[in-house]
Amino acid sequence: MKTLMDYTRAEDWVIAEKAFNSELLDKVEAIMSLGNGYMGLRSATEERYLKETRNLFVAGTFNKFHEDEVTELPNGADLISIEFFINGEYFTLDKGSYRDYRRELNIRTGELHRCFIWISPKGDEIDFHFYRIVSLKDIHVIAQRVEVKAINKDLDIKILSGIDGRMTNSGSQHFTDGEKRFYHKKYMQFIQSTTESNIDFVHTSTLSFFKGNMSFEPESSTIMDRRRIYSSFKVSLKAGEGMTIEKVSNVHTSRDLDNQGLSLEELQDKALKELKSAEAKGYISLAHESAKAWEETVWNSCDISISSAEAFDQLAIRFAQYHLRIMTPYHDNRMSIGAKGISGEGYKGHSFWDTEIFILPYYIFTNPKEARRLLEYRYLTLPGARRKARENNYRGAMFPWESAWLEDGEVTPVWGSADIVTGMRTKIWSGFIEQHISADIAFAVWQYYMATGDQEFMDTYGYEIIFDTAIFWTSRLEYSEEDKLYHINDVVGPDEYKEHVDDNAFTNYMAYWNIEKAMEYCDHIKANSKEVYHRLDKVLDLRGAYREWLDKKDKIYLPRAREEDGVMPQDKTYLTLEDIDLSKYKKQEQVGLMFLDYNLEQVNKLQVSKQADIMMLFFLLEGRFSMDIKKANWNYYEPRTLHDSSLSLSTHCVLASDMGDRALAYNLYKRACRIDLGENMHSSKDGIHAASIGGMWQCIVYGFGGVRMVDGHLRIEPRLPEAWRELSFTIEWRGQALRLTIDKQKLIIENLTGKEEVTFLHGGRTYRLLHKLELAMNDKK
Ligand code: IFM
Repeated sequence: MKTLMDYTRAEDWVIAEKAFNSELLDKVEAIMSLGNGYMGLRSATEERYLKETRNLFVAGTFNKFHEDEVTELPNGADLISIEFFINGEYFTLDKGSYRDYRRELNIRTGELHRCFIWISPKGDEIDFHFYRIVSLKDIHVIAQRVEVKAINKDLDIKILSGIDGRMTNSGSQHFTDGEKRFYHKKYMQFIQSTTESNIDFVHTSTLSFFKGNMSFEPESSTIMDRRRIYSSFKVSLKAGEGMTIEKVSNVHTSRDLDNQGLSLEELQDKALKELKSAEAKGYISLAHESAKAWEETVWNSCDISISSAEAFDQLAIRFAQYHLRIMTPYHDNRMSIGAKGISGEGYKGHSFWDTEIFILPYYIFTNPKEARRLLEYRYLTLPGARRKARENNYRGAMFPWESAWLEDGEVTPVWGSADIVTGMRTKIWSGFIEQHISADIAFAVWQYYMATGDQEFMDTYGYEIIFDTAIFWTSRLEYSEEDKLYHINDVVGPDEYKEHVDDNAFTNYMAYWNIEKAMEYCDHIKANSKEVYHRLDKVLDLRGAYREWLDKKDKIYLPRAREEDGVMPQDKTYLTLEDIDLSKYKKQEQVGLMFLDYNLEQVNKLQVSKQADIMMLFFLLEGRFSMDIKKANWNYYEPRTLHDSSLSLSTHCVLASDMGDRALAYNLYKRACRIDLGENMHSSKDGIHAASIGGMWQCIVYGFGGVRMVDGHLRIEPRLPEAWRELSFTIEWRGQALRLTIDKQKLIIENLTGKEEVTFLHGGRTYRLLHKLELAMNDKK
């Protein structure tokens, strides 16, 4: 497979592209995207290419293009385009030739750098350096710097740049064209408003020119077109002479918490004022400020250090942490993380169980404040979850499979891609019947509580989520006269290649767990927190709910492992389906290959899984199943799993590590890393894979580091891959920061906070730690 990627500068925290191909733009645009949780800027180039995707998304600014469509994150105006005409020739790497090409993202500083020497078709040689940041310090700021040097000839250069609001989401225009304005012939401002949610976007931008340290004003003219405002500049350079262009822009919306209460006019003034002060700082100082914020708020607090025979292992986890930061809206609890972060149009910016099950653990163990904010988002969406339950004739909170703005409720699109057999579009059933998400969210609340002990969160938000999801499950259960048990029929479990199944093991066990936890907490608060109990009783009728939980819980059908081989049925019919040779698809380099031969209806009738399903159950409720059962099911299901979902490999990696198969676990980690970082130049075209990126952290800390919350307790059981000499990282547990350093001989745990004793399990024993412990590792385990 053709790849342009280069990871040889891993020590410098750099991911790079070593050559340019305008047919292969999308991967780099996504994996090198910049952001700060407020906005995500895809790393398209300054000049334009036919196959580019220019995206600027502001988290939480959802809009519905048409009443028949679901809400999505609209693509904001393009601020980064800077086009050059050099001696009359449009600059593009598709014309002429180039040498010394590099495009690099420095993960440590969040700076993008692109450089090359372009030889125009007329033979003019120009040295280009492009730098760009989205500031982590001031979340509204984007800054660019371009250094241009004439090498062999005098150059007349025309530069076009401004704000381009002609962007769409694959053709859907989410904005009405608004006011455009030049201030002092220098500052451009462009306003557009979303058509349905009425959010005003204010984009403001300016360009400055320098020769050496001296600024100069080139001859310029200004243009205002439909949905576009820009300037044209003329500059001449003598051979050997260089110039620098700095473009500073900012983005504000009327949805931003820091803009609440401002009129549009006030918002415009604010944006302009802030732009002037950012411009006065200049690119280098803005980049420096942002890099400092990366160091202080990300790397100093949660750096993971891996000493491996392969430098890529370290680079990959830093890449994951970089993306986790830029995809997460730290600034606002009214929004969550999209399945593609904010790096592409994929999944419309919607949030799935990906956040709670695959990403949240990273925050629970490294930044509990942020984890809490993400859970508060789910609390704030309870009205939509309750509405969804009512619309489906259930009670309680039925969380949407896909979630967007707080009041939106379910936003999963109803129609998907074409069916190769019928030629018709395929119906997406997840929004109707992929229901395990309600229990997944309750589980995440519990995991957060166990790891932090945050009682105030539980009293205010957590109990209510756990109770109301349990109420949903009791209303969802279906009684069978035949076996006198309750069943959950007609669902999609985690394995989305099985639709309309009954008794999906993961769903049933998680629903059971949810009800059991609700009962435990109900008992607890009734006895210990009367005020909380009475408040929630009033809202949820806890007394009535409890009676129903008591009546139904132990009659829920929970699939059991088969006597003969320990295999648990993934659902009622899975083990009876036709078993075909999957070797062709297991070897696939691209996901979804099977759909070139079968449609979903046919796949539904085969023993083939898209992703971890039963394995997810063993992963989340690991204390309930023996290692023998886990192994038996691994041996049965893994060969039938195509890992066609990016959520699959990391879970398998963690379980392989638990099972003691280090080589397999390491191999699965590498494969999980390659979902975004691998050879395939198209794998990330719609955006990075947020859950898989969270999963990379899980591979290391849960898998190789062996850190887990099991039944409410901290357990540490490291198993390093053969190629690793040492692994160290910091986790937080109940308010104490713990630094773990693991090598083949020993595990050292330091309580960096040292204020309270931490209890943890290791090697079947309970340890207490106040300051530092050194434990010998039995590396054969
Ligand atoms: O949530 C996942 C799901 O498990 C598999 N399909 C893609 C979704 C979004 O990542």
